[in-house]
Amino acid sequence: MNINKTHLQDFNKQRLTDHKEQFGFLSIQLDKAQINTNDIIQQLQTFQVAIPSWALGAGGTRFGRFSFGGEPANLEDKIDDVGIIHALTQSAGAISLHIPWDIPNDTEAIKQKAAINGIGFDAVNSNTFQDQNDQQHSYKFGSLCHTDKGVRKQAVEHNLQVIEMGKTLGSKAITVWLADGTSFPGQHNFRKAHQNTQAALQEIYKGIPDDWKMYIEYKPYEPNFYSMVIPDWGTSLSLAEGCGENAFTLVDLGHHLPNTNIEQIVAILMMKGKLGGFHFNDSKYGDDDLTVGNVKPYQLFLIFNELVYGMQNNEGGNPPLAWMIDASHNLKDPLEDLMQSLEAIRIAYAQALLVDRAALEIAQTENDVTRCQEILQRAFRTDVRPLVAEARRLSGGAINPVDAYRQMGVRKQLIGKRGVNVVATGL
Ligand code: PSV
Ligand code: MN
Repeated sequence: MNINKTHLQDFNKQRLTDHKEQFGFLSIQLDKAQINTNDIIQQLQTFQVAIPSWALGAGGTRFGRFSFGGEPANLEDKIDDVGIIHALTQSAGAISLHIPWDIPNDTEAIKQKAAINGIGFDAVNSNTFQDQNDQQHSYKFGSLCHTDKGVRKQAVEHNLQVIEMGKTLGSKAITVWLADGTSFPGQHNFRKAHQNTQAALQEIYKGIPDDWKMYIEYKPYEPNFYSMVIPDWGTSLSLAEGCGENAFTLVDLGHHLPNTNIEQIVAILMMKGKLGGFHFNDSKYGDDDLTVGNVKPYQLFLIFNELVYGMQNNEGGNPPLAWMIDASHNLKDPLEDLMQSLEAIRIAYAQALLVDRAALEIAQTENDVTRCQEILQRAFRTDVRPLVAEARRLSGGAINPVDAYRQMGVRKQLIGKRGVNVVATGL
């Protein structure tokens, strides 16, 4: 199903007067502060975030799963869903596939469908955290870290196959997340598990083409509860350095213990040129995979503050980052939830672009702590929503994507087409 362009224009027309009024008011404030509104609009317009193929259906928890109807039954449907999000937001120009959840049957047809929707293929993700029917060895006790060489070999080969699949689609990166770890003290020889993992990652790294990147995620706990083989950014960084210059650390916002200073991690990784990308989500306690910015919007802004600084002062030669939403949807319609996340990301980015960096540098040098806080909070407390909406409108999207989605009755149409009882693959 496609978003009807005429309907979208009609929707925007109804809201144009109010929008212009709000945008006009903000533009005057920004002009006074000598901020170039057009520059910011352009930066917002080019900022694209990938949607994961596994987050378009109902996520559920280990206690239950509640369907909402019209879920995408296959990869084609998933691309259509991303197409809907992209048409309305103009900020979701890529899909990230998880293999084997989303193996394309007909690669050319999939590529064509994606092209029609203006969607590219972001990083491909391997999966050695679940056993598949046709596999010889089990990952119950780990994959790349496993004590058995045969298991490690199987896991490496899976990653190499994922790279091959990504090549045919036009992806340029593989993301590796390992569930490997232990739930009981004494279960692992930490050193050997680390060494096995490093050696296996090196094997996978050898399989990526020169213009590809390898992203290594970290996570402190879950599904293992005593130790994870890659628990933190330091371990991920060290493993990436052990692989080579095209291996990077990937930060998933949910993969930190409560109150971790993620913005500081981001700053140091970028300074070292080793930040590969982001998985956006939000959480209250753990890897809750909730809508971006719904619990901790100030933290999101502070992270973007470091990202913007890093992009503007790229002394570490950090390559462009891969942006993706990694969320799960238990209560809300995933498409609405993803649009809310995209909005939160752009808001935080726009606010970070407003930070008066020259003034902040002076305040930091003079140790004027009060002023430092004033500068950051002034940017954070600016209501940039009209700016974000204007960038979207100029790109051909909806002034308010969630309202447009509801007014057009998109979910109802999807249910009509796909039925009530379809279940998407993924989390
Ligand atoms: C693990 O929690 C993770 O964040 C990794 O990115 C996985 O690939 C993804 O979730 C989906 O399981
Ligand atoms: Mn992730």
